[in-house]
Amino acid sequence: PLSNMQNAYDFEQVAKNILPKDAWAYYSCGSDDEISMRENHYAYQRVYFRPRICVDVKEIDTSTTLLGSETSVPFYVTATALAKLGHPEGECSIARGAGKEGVIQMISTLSSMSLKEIADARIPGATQWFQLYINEDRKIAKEMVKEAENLGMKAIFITVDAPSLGNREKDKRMKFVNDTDVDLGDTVDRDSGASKALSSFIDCSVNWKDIKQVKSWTHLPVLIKGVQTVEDVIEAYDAGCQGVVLSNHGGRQLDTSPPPIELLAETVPVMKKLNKLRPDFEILIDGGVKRGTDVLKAVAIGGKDVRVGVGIGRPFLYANSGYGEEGVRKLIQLLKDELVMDMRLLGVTKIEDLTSRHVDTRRLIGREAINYLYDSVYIPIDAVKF
Ligand code: HOC
Repeated sequence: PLSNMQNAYDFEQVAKNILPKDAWAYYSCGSDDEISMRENHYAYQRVYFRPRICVDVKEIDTSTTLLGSETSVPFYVTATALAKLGHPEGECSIARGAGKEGVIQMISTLSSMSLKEIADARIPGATQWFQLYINEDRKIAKEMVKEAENLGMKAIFITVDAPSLGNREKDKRMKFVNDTDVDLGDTVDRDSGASKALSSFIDCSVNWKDIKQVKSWTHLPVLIKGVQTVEDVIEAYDAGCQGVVLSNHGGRQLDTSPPPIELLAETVPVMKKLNKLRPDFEILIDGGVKRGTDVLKAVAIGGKDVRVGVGIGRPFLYANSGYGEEGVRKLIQLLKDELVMDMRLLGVTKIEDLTSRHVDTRRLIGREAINYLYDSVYIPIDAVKF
């Protein structure tokens, strides 16, 4: 029963047991040897806390704002495709569960229900964002952006890490039986898994000119999702985007692309040194997040320099698959409870009080320990290896 669920791992076990094998293969797969998928998660274990003692931690507040919207926690439900493979109410039960807990939902272009249905499921006052895949026919992309804006979405995230499909072998062995509302036309290859079928929607010629064009279509904040180097964070900043999502698509695209938490620890001091941080530029991060401690580590690395929000994907698909809206709510409550406990133990009462001094990132592989040191030691920018 739902009351037995203790953490995100429990929901994963339930999903593995109850999902049809094609849905499990699609949700759970990473690419090639799944190194990035595993490392996304393990990299968090290489960040240690620096807990402060004798702080009055009676009152804890986990709320904050992300892109100007209030949220009860610094994490959000990130975009994942085809929620209906796991639960008949698909993205709508996720919308209700997240909304009732004051958590933001990012909605995928490849959702298994229409954007209108998911927007209609929004709880009054809740925030939804739209994740955009750019189709070869730019008119389609423009219409989607306009529709998202009209339906009250509060930001557009353009995913750029999927010009070609990653090698997802578990999924490739399955057939894609489309019982969702995704319309991919009749000529799509349905014999090599869901991902292959979906990939026909995405245009591989997308470049920085398209980003500028999308910006010209909307007044909403436009962010780039799937950024994997500091250089591209800088490009996105210079292109006038309101932020980036450091992400390797949950380890489903280029295998051995870097764990986002490592990239975050590298990015923040570099952007600070280059004086390329402004209050309306936020850095979001997703991949491998399973615990309240993971969330706090990411936010602390951003510290006073940049607001960091944390996306959680698969765990919500699993919670939704097992228990629908109630599962989504329960997972949020468990993570909130973890956040409250962890903040007490860390000696922090508000999200805004987290600083880079609350984490020790020296064990992150291959980095210069820059995040840990930069408050006290001058590190010339050319000492940071790109
Ligand atoms: C070329 C990418 O985000 C997933 C979804 C859909 C990706 C479509 C194919 O499965 O990761």
